Amino acid sequence: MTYQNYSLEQLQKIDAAHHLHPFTDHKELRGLGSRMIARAKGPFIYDSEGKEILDAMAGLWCVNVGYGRDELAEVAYEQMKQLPFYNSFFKCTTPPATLLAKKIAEIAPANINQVFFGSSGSESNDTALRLVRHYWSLEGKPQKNRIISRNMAYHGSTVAGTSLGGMEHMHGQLGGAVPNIVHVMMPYAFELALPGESDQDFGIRAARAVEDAILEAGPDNVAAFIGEPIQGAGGVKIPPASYWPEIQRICRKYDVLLMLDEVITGYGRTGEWFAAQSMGIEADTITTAKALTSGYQPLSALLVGDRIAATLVEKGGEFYHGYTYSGHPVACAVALRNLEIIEREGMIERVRSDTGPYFGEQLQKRVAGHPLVGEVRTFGLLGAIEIVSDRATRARFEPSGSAAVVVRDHAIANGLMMRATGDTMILSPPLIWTRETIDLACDRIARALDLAAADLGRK
Ligand code: PXG
Repeated sequence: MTYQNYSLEQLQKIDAAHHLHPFTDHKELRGLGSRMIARAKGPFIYDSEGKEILDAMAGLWCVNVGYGRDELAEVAYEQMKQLPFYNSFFKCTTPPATLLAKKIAEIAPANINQVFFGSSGSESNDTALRLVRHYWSLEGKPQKNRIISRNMAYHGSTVAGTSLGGMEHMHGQLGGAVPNIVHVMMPYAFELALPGESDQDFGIRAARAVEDAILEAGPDNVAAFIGEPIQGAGGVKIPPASYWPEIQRICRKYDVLLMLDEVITGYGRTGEWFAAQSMGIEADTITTAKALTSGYQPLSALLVGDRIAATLVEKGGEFYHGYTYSGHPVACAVALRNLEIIEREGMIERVRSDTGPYFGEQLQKRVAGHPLVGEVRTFGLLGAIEIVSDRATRARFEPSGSAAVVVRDHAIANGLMMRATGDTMILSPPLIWTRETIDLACDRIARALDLAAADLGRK
């Protein structure tokens, strides 16, 4: 591979000398050298040696329409020529930002009609945190500012995102979190259900942990509960069907706002535009990013429900918050076209009635019975494979997380990009996958599992 006259070796050397990657052990990376991804087309990425890899992660949970969409490049080019940038401060806006806000309001749940733009999921969660606290201040209840979140939640990597999230290793490096955020148990039946407890009973128990936290703080001190409908980076944890209705009931009972983080689940992945619609959740805010542009431009949108929006408008007063790139016209133009592609190609309907169910069936049929696999779970085009050393007891390999990395490395070597998080393999393919692509992915997963089993002495 050459890139603008640089060889792979030169690029790797330059990378090692100058580029600090996110979420990386820099000592370890210097020893290994980075994997250089040079181009991509449709469902495939191509690494520096020209090796074709089926991208079962849609980039980083974002490239829902697949790679190589010329029309997204063209719309960006046209917008850059017309107006590459203008801000949305000082009572200004731009046509793409205005029209995108309208489009999002149309596809959002009925109680949501307003949008606040940022450039990343982390930024929009920062907006969400500040907005719900601002809301309660405007309502004359500034002490109602505590936020309840869950262990292992991922809400981004800024200080607010890390504080909202429930990743202990990230908290450990924070040196002081944003105050008044507490974390309760996650709805993860595979590890946390008691012996003999049904998944549905477990779902109710996990939701009641939120009620306990509200009662402990006093309902007058609790602003909101925040959660991903399905915990993504924490391991594609799909809650039992009983969980969200109970959360909704609890939030209503104590007048606690419900904040959803749909940075991964938004824009079609669950077989509806939003998981809120798939799961029947009525939220006060919904954080979105990633697939809003299919990753072709950095852009996020906080969807703001009518209750909060009405107070902002009725009470007035400036909300001192926003970003240079809030409503960036190029990113918004790309998002508009991306949403049009998702609609035009019927992707959401296909995930709901064809590829989503097929993905689940095939993984159950071809992967779930493997000696290394403790559970397979899917929802739409999101999937998780639990790696265990003993299927009956669900015991894990030691040290924790080590076996999943072996599976992942074999998968990549065999032409399938998937992620390992802890002892869980994760799949989040683009919505363009067909039944044939799903078959190919299952072949490669099964092969990776066999090779890993041999390495781990299980065959
Ligand atoms: N909320 C959720 C639910 C996310 O998944 C963010 C917020 C933050 O978005 P930004 O755009 O600020 O990154 C995310 C991001 C992983 C991984 O390892 C997941 C994310 C980002 C990077 C890595 O699975 N999700």
